[in-house]
Order: sequence, then C-alpha cells, then structure tokens
Amino acid sequence: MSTPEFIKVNPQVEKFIALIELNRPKELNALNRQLMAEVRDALKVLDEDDNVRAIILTGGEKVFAAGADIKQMANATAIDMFNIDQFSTWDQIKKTKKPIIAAVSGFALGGGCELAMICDMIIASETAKFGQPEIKIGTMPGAGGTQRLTRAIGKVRAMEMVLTGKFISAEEALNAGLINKIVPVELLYTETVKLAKEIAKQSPVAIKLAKESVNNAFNSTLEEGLLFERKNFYLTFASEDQKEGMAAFVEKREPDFKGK
Ligand code: DAK
Repeated sequence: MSTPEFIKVNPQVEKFIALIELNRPKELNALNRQLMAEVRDALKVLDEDDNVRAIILTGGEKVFAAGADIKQMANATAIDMFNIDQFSTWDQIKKTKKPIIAAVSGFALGGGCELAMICDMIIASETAKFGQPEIKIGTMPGAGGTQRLTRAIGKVRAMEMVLTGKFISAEEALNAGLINKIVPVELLYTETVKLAKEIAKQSPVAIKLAKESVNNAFNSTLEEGLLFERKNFYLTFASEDQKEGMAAFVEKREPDFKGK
C-alpha cells in the first residue's frame, strides 16, 4: 500500500488493535474520493492482518467528517457519479469482516454520518453532532442515510433528520439508539480502545461470524436470519478457539484465543 495522503493508519496502536484516522482537518475531513479509497484500501489490509482483531476509525477530537466533498461533487453529472462509481468503494468497506468501531467527535454529517453507521459500533464524545444535511444542498443521502439511519433510530426520527437536515446531539443520538456511549472528548480514544480490547480478547473467528450474523439481520427474514445464525454457530465448532474457550471455562482459566 502506498503512503496515504488523507488518512493515518496505525496497524498496532495497542495489541491486536488498529487505528485509522481521517486526516483532512482544514476541510473538516470532507470525504473526497481519494480519502475514501484510502480508507477502503487500509481496511482491506487490516482485515487480512492476523495481528489485528478490532479496528478503530476516527476523525480525531475536533471533527469526524463533514460529509462527502461537496466541492468535488458540485459540477458532476449523474453519469459522472455513475461512472466514478463511488458506491463500490463504500460497498467494499462494509465487507470488512473484523469489527470496526467509530470514535466520533464533532460533526458526523452526510457521508460522515453514513461512514460512522457502516461501522459496527459508535462511541461519541459530548461534542458529537450527527446529521444528514444533504437536503439543504439539493440532494439526499446516497450511502445509507435513508436505510441504516432508519433501521437504527426508526422511521419518524430518520424522516425528520433526512427531510429537514437538522443535526442531533450525542445525547439525542444515544437516546435514539444510534450510538453506544457518550464520553468526554479527552477520553474518546481511551474509552474506544477499552471497548476494542474487550472485543480483541475474544475468539477472532467467533467475532467475525457473529458480526456477519448480526449484519445479516438487516438482509433477511427472521426465519432466514435464524438459520444463518445457526449455521454460523455450528461453524464455530470447527475452530480451535471454541475448544479453547470451553476448555478454559471448564478448567477455570482465561482462554487464549488464536483465531484458528
Ligand atoms: N465538502 C467540502 N468542504 C467542506 C465540507 C464538505 N462536505 N464541509 C466543510 N468543508 C470545508 C468548508 O468549505 C471550509 O473550507 P474553506 O472555506 O475554509 O476553504 C472548511 O471546510 C471549514 O468549514 P466551515 O467554514 O463551513 O466551518 P463551520 O464551522 O462554519 O461549519 C459545517 C461547519 C460542518 C456546519 C459546515 O462546514 C457544513 O455545513 N458543511 C457541509 C455539511 C454537509 O452538507 N454535508 C453533506 C455533504 S453531501 C456517495 C456517498 C456519500 C455521499 C454521496 C454519495 N456515493 C457512495 C456515491 C454523501 C454526500 C454528502 O455527504
């Protein structure tokens, strides 16, 4: 992977934990195509790295991301948008098998909110503001803002955000079920790492299968989802980690999962 320009990547910020930081501060981390391609490429590398078990995606303490780069999109035609096919980049991101935690501070707007929602969990600082303000610039969400948001917070709340462009606070996001937790800004990194460590000490095999199963709930009927879950549950019994986990329980010791 060539050195990225708009993100910083640390594959081992703590044992088994990788960090991706969006790094376009002057533009409030506006998501231009190159930045998104860099995120996609970094996630692919980290997903294949056996020393990584959980990934944190952050914009730092000031801003998560103020949306897709409006200046880059302003004069595009529908066919430009279609040909550029930004969607495939976003589709790749959601295929990441390992868990991704978004650490959000400041604005998470438009594509920024959608990027946070592609992640599996969201820890927010008290300054976080979430919104889908695309309506104010004559368009609408294009990367999940009408779908993931609706599933996360329900129709009427999503409708209000999408149709008015109004932002919601971290407190409102927590009450609505969009985020996991609110922490003081200065603890955003520490608290997110704490959550990542909880995940990283589990079986990486079971974690990936469980993530896949939870995500499948959005794409299936209950019956199909239950069947999918059961098959993944059975599959965990093909892993050494399942043997280790249950042996450790019986022997009253901590398990040592290897991801095999
Ligand atoms: N794009 C480009 N530049 C941006 C930007 C953005 N989204 N947001 C902020 N900036 C730039 C500003 O232009 C300004 O640059 P300079 O003028 O200094 O050169 C700099 O960042 C600082 O911004 P402000 O001066 O505006 O700062 P304020 O604190 O006054 O206001 C703000 C902060 C976040 C409220 C304001 O910047 C703002 O409203 N920004 C735009 C928010 C927005 O509308 N976001 C939604 C964009 S549309 C897709 C996937 C995703 C999407 C589309 C397609 N596919 C997969 C195809 C997503 C679409 C969107 O996100």
